[in-house]
Amino acid sequence: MAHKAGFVNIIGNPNVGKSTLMNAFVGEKLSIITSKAQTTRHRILGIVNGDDFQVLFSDTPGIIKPAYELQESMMGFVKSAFEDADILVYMVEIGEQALKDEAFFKKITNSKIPVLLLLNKIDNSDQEQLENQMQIWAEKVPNAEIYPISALEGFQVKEVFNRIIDLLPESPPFYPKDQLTDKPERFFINESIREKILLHYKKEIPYAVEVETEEFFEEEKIIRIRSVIMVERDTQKGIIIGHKGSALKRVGVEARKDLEKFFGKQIHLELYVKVNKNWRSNQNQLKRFGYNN
Ligand code: GDP
Ligand code: MG
Ligand code: K
Repeated sequence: MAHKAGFVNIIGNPNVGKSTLMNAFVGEKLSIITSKAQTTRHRILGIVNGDDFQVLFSDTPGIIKPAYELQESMMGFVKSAFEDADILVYMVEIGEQALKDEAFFKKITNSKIPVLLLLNKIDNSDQEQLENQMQIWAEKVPNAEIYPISALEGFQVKEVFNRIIDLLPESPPFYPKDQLTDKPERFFINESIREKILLHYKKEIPYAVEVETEEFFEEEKIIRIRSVIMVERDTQKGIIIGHKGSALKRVGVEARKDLEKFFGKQIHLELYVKVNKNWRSNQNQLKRFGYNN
C-alpha cells in the first residue's frame, strides 16, 4: 500500500477536549507509533506514525507554512502545510453553541478540505440532547461529517482516527519516522535554519552544512535557542558569515521570525559557525545528525 501523510488541523474553543483527543489517538495507536511530539503550548500537538502513514496534528488554525525544507535526498519534496491542511477537525462539546468568531466559522463552513466535526463529551449527555445537538450541528456545518465522541472515554476515537487515515493523501512522510521522539523542537529549528541557508547561498554551501541546536531553553515569555552551523572548511565559514556578519545575520533574523510563528513565542536565536572538517565522512558525526539509517 502506498504511504499516506498529511496535516490535520484541530480547531475548537478552549477546553472542548482537543488535548484529550490527541492523547487518545496516541494511546490508541501505541503499538505502531514510532514517534510523537505533543505539547499544547506549541503548534504541533502530535505526530502519529504507522508503517504506512504519518499524521501531523496541529492545533492552530491557518498559521504558517512549516518553515523547513528537508534535504531533497531525504524526502523528495517540500510542502507548505497548515495554511492548507489536508483535513480539518472541528471539535465542539455538548451544549456549546459555536465558535464566537463569525469570520472564522465561515472558514469552516466554506472549507475546501474535508471537515470532521467532533461533538465531544457525549458521556455528559443523554440520548435526547445528543440527537438534538447532532441535528443543530448538521445544519450549522453542512459540509462536515459529524462524529459524536467521548475523547475521555475513548468512544469513537478509533473510528475517527481511521477516517482520518482514509482521508489522508498519498505522500511520503514529512519527518523522519524514527527521529522525533525526544527532540522535535530541535529538529524543527535545525530545518528552519537550514531552509534559510538553502535560500540564500549557492548550491555547494548548503550541502556542506549541518545545523545542530545545542541549547533550547524555554522561559515564560521567551525561548532561548543556540544553534551551531557546521561547515567543512574555513572558506565556507567565511561565506556563511558574510561581510561583517551580514549574511549570517539575515539567516538568523529570518529563521527567528519563522520560529516565533511556529512556537507562538518570542525567540532569542544565537547562531554561530564552526568548522568541522569532513563531518560527512565521519561515521560518529553522521550518527549524531541522525543519518545512521
Ligand atoms: P483543550 O483545551 O481543548 O485541549 O481541552 P482538554 O483536552 O484540555 O480538556 C478540557 C477538559 O475537558 C479536561 O478536564 C478534560 O478531562 C475534559 N474532557 C475532555 N474530553 C472529555 C470527554 O469526552 N468527556 C468529559 N466528560 N470530559 C472531557
Ligand atoms: Mg489543550
Ligand atoms: K489547546
